[in-house]
Amino acid sequence: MPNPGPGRARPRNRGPDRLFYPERHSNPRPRTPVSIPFRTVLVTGASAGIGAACARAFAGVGARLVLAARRTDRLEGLASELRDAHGTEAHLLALDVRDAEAVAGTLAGLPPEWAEIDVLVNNAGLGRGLEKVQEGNVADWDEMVDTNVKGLLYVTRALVPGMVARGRGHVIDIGSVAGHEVYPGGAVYCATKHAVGAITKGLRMDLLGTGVRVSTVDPGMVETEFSVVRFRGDHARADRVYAGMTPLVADDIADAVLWCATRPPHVNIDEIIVKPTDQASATLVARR
Ligand code: NDP
Ligand code: 8X3
Repeated sequence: MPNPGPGRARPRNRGPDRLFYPERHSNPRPRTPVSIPFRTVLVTGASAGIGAACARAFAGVGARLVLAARRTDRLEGLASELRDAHGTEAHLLALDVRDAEAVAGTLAGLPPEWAEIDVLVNNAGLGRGLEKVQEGNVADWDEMVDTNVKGLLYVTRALVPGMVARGRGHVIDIGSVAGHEVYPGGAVYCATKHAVGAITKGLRMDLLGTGVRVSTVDPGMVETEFSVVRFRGDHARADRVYAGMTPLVADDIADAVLWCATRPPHVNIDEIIVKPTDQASATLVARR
């Protein structure tokens, strides 16, 4: 059944809708959470796009936030917005996830009141360029691998032992349809997202029996700063990526991330793939 939209109540006694959308039954926004098995949430790449949307979604259900990124001015603006909107407590981290020592040192040095991370959203990531491998830029490859794969591992390595010791926690990785498919010019970016998929699956096996949950949310086309970053500030080229179609927005992915985190503790959502209705595969897009 289509969502009736904000301000329009769903008809009563619609059993299946209640089952699938319990938190949206009476009022689509703000959400009324069904289960909150967490208190403190750490989001990497919280300064923009999907990471910032995840911060907003978790703040909306009362979480305390550790927000990490390189652009701390953006984090300060977001923290101030969330404090005003929800009274959210936030701890900000200036962090480049590619720097193994900085990641280990910064996360080991979290103040005691911020050290117990219940949910880690491994979101920091980027694509660079769309060159063929034989014409590729080695620095771009390094940046993608160092951020999307090694950075995600460094943060995971630093925070998961605490989750294991506490017998609870949740790692939610942001993968991509690029972790399920490969497209021309995307060999290295797709390789990094395939790696994220493999790490997510392997981590789930390694954590079996500990009570720590592991999920991946894998988006298709989401209009954020992703394409502007990929094309190094060429806004016209970035705009063409989404021309004539309706892409996802960052909140669509944050919805899925929050949904994973708000399942009861005995439920692990392994993987969610979210694409725009106008996208059937990495390369098959309906444009009008
Ligand atoms: P944005 O460019 O809007 O945001 C990327 C975020 O990652 C920023 O907050 C940026 O923060 C952070 N980041 C990048 N490099 C580093 C680094 N070295 N250290 C710390 N933080 C870093 O893109 P999205 O929100 O779209 O991307 C978020 C995730 O979603 C990425 O993993 C991306 O691969 C994935 N994704 C995106 C899709 C899309 O279509 N947009 C589709 C599928 C997956 P700062 O620069 O301040 O450090
Ligand atoms: C980012 C989106 O289309 O490059 O993962 O796979 S795409």
